[in-house]
Amino acid sequence: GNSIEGNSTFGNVANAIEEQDALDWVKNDKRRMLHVVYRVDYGVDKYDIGDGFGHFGIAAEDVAKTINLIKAKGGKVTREPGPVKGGNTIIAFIEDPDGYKFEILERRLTSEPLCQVMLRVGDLDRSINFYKKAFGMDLLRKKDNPDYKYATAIMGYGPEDENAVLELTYNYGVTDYDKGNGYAQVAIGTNDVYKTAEAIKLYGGEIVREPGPLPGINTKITVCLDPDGWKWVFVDNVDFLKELE
Ligand code: GSH
Repeated sequence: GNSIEGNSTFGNVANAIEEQDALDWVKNDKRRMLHVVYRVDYGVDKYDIGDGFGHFGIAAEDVAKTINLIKAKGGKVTREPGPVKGGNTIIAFIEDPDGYKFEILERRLTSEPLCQVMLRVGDLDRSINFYKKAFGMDLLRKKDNPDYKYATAIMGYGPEDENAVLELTYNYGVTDYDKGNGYAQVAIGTNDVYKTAEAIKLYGGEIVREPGPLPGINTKITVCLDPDGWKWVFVDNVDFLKELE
């Protein structure tokens, strides 16, 4: 059952067996990234995007062609198509009218064109550990780029060609970022927001909204911050499907 009474679903934090239970539960929960929210509100004409939020990744079969179309429609291209520095993937960067960056990545047609969310973090191993244990994500790949003084980790719920993933970027020596006020949150579906919140607390995440139904629509959610303060919302899978009806 749910831990509505405030008892820990997974028992005493100090108990290694209970901790293993939490890990197993998180690992077997039915999770996927649902959507990303960034702010574009009525009456607000400027956001501070800060320097911590990276970009949204969009998969395209032909980046050059996509960029030409974007230019033809008056879009702002900030990095022309070409191989990524230190690699082979053809990429380009564009900015939407509010200054949010999008990386266009060349790859085979995928079921999820919105393929990544890039966030900058101050300690890559701390973040990898958190997203593995508290969120149950897999570390899909990790790459150090000493020539350009950064390292990245790609994490998610399943293979990159089928799922939107989280790209964590660590810039050598940078431990703090200004998160601005533009980024809101990324949403993840879960079968149990109560157990989700317990597991997050167990692994050092901060719960900023205790699990429970939202007034009015009754969708159960819980909201947390990762070790760098990036906000994530977990949404009950069944409630979320009802919202879409
Ligand atoms: N200092 C960079 C940042 O914080 O954005 C490190 C991350 C980075 O450089 N990422 C690659 C990139 O943007 C993409 S994985 N490359 C720029 C280019 O190839 O022009």
